[in-house]
Amino acid sequence: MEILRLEETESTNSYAKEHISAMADKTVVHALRQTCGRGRLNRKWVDLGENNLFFSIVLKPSDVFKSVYSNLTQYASVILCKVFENYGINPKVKWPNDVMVDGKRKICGILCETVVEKGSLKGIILGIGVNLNAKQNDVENIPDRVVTALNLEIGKPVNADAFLNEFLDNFFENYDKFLSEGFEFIMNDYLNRNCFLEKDLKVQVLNEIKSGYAKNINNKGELILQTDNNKELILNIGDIL
Ligand code: BT5
Repeated sequence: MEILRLEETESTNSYAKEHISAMADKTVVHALRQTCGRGRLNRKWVDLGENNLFFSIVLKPSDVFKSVYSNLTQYASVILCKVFENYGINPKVKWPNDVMVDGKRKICGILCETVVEKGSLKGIILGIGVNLNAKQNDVENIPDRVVTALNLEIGKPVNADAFLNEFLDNFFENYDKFLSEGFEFIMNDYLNRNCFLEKDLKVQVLNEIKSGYAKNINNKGELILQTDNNKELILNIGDIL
């Protein structure tokens, strides 16, 4: 693993995408400041100032896409939870990969992008933003979400490098095993930290809203929703509303 350190960039995911051909497998692009951070579906990721984390892991596991790569965000969400637990908080995962404190305050975000050229997979970019040190006023100004940061939860500043190193050590420790075994490798860890099962949910899937009872997660990490007419919907993408 190699870490490429940048003072400032628009978006570590965009930087990684632009330079992907020159990057080795397991290169981490880490920026101290991010001026145009991106979330999913063209949403913005706000830089909350000094000592927050913005990084993207470039992965080149093979040149064909395998279904387990879709579970990488869930793998990352479990590792993030474990690192947060070492700081004394117990966030939960909202399917598929949102990490929430008390099930409602967003503390980090994951954006996974794949780069495909002429039918061949050039790489996967797993971008992660973690709020480690923020002011209460600033988190309150973020639109559409209730947001928090680790320092606000534990009442003291957090060393961003220490958090990053701990995350990367954990991430790569079992990465190869996860790729060969798939979602089942993290299933128990994921289920033990969930905050969405056994509840009635509305899930936005592209332009549609699906409603139902969150019955379970299957061995591919998909959400099984039981609808009013007793049918089962199996979702592999979506946003719980
Ligand atoms: C995400 O999108 O949660 C994925 C965010 C990934 C950010 C990282 S930073 C490093 C790398 N480089 C990038 O350019 N991106 C990645 P989504 O689920 O779409 O959530 C976006 C929504 O979260 C926004 O519409 C806001 O409501 C909220 N938000 C924005 N900034 C936030 C922040 N700092 N903390 C918590 N929530 C935020």
